[in-house]
Amino acid sequence: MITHWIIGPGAIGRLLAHSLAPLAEVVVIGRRALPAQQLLTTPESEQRAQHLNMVTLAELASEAHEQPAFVHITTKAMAAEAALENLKNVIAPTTPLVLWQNGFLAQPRINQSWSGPVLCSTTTEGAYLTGNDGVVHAGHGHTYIGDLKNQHGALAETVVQMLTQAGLAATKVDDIRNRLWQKLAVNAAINPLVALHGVRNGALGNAPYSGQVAAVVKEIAAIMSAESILPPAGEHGVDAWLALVWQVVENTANNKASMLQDVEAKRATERGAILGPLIENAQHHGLACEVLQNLNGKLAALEAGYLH
Ligand code: KPL
Repeated sequence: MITHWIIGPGAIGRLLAHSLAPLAEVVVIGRRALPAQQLLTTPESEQRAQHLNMVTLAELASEAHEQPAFVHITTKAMAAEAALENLKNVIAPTTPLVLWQNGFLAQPRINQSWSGPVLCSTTTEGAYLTGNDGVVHAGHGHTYIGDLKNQHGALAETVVQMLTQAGLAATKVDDIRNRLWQKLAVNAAINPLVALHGVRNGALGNAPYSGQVAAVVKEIAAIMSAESILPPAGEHGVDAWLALVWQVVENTANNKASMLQDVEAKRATERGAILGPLIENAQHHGLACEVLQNLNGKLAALEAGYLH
């Protein structure tokens, strides 16, 4: 049996652990101790209790462990590099990584610094935690796996087959960079506005928010064009990006977006991984990004009010 290490016992990390555990050795690594007896509620409302090997970083450093075949990093975007740093003395430098972060910050950085293969994923699996011992798989989604330089297609295919066997639909792709940016573009249009206004996604369709969505998408579309990233439907221009954003707003109208959940729970948001790369690219290409900077500044001020 091959061994998967999953660092970051959040909703996606635990969903992955529950799914892979019947097929492989799974070790779930976190900063604090969590119960080994874990409960998964499936999208069909079935409950599955499973004993998972949950270890803390401290335990990992002090005990001998079999080397993992794959390390999945499932932390929030801004914690991914630190998570890997914590493992550097414990795993072989050739260990394949699978990154599950939002945005486009951790992926290029880790891709550059890690000597082993680095796969990236983007997923629409829906999951949320219900405490220290429970995760709800709220809805089936799809996971795309690839690497930024298209050098590890066979490895990506291996991961895809393992995920598929584990019940998580997945496809190997050779355009993961585009897909990560497309998801980032949609996230940047929705997440900061709903987090700042404290509204569910559907509210963005109404005044005064709809005009703010159009203003942010205008800047995003210009940056995407400079980076040669097209919307998934393949059409060009701001209208195509706007149509995509409105489609996601409609499909997720009742959602409390992840950034709003972070703000409500007084956690750091993923603004650095979502707005950061857009602002950096706009500056690099000499493009306007006042709207994006303004959103970033307001989120930074909001976070400063509760993060110590
Ligand atoms: O992915 C999302 C998130 O919540 O982070 C969106 C697309 C905004 C849907 O809620």
